[in-house]
Amino acid sequence: MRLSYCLRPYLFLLALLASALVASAQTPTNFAPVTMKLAYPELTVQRPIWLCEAPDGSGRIFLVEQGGKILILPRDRSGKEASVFLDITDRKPYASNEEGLLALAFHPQFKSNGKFYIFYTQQNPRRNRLCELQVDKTDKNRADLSTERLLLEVPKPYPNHNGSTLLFGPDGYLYFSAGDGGSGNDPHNNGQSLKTWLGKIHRIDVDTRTSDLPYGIPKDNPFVGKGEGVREEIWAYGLRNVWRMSFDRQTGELWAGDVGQNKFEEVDIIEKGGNYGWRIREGFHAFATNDPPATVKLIDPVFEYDRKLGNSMTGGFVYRGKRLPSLVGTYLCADFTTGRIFAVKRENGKVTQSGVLFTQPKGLIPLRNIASFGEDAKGELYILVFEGAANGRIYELFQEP
Ligand SMILES: [Ca+2]
Repeated sequence: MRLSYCLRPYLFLLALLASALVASAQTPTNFAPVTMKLAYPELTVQRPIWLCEAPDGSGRIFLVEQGGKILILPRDRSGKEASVFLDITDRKPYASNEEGLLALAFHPQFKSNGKFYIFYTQQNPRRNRLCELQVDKTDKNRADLSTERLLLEVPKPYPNHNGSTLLFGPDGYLYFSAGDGGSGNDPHNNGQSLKTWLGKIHRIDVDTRTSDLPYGIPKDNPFVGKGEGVREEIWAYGLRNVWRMSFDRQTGELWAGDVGQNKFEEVDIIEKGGNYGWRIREGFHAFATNDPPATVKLIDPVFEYDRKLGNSMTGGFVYRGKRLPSLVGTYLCADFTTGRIFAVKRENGKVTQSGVLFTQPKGLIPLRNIASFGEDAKGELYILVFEGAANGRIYELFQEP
């Protein structure tokens, strides 16, 4: 392909080279068009940032509000009211734009043990807390705050970049993301340090204990026994701010959306022990620092887009539902600021098609800022949107048959 372009005029070649590395996100795709519709037309929530179904066969869908509540959505899609499962708004986790009650994960044996996990911000000192809780023994639709057990705290030098997805993997371990600590340019180079929580994805075992820790460290974590001060919880590093990540429920691959800084937003497939490049790299490109060259292999993303399309990656899911047959096996993600939805199709370990799947209608007021995706037990996806400063709505995608 490159050879044939070389025969064309010189100026065209220059233009091609300038755009070559970002062409993938802007190349027209053959994905069948989708439309976006309200999943709960009568329901308005506040800053919705996570949605998942309890893995207990109850059919209950839980929604996390950044301000500090977890809601159970109405069974009737035309319902107007959600019930409150957990409320920690009095602890004021939402102190700034990226802080709050940020994540929820149910224990794989939630049905029998009633355990679930949350990740939320507190101040003085500024930190994120990862805690285990249980449902109320007399009311399965209420959390029992008295059962809260602190697993760990991630200190935060700045308010932004909290990472903060919690997920149980196919191996039964709890994975969570921690941002690089915030500010800009990763001023403490946390992403490349194996001695800090920050700029990482971690893996812990909530069912065991390692020495005096309130959780276990799986023995096959990649940095176990790798030296004084190395955090043995680390699963992967060189990440800036993995705000949302998910496991492909069919393949078990971990897909992470990593928020970029100046130019590029990226999607990574996370491998055990992998270094994803930040702050040496941003997307597929060198990032302007005076850092020495990396002495280990840096793993490139599988997808990126640039500032023409948006500037804050919201990671999503590999679609495994039934409603959108042409998208089965395709990863969907979005940009928070523009509301664009992207699709990445990967076959036999290679991306075969990627780009914009859906663009919000022109002139939309308020804008639809896509803060997160959610997935139910059937693999159907939900899109969590901020409309204006506070109001949130829950959308779904549809395709014409
Ligand atoms: Ca990277």
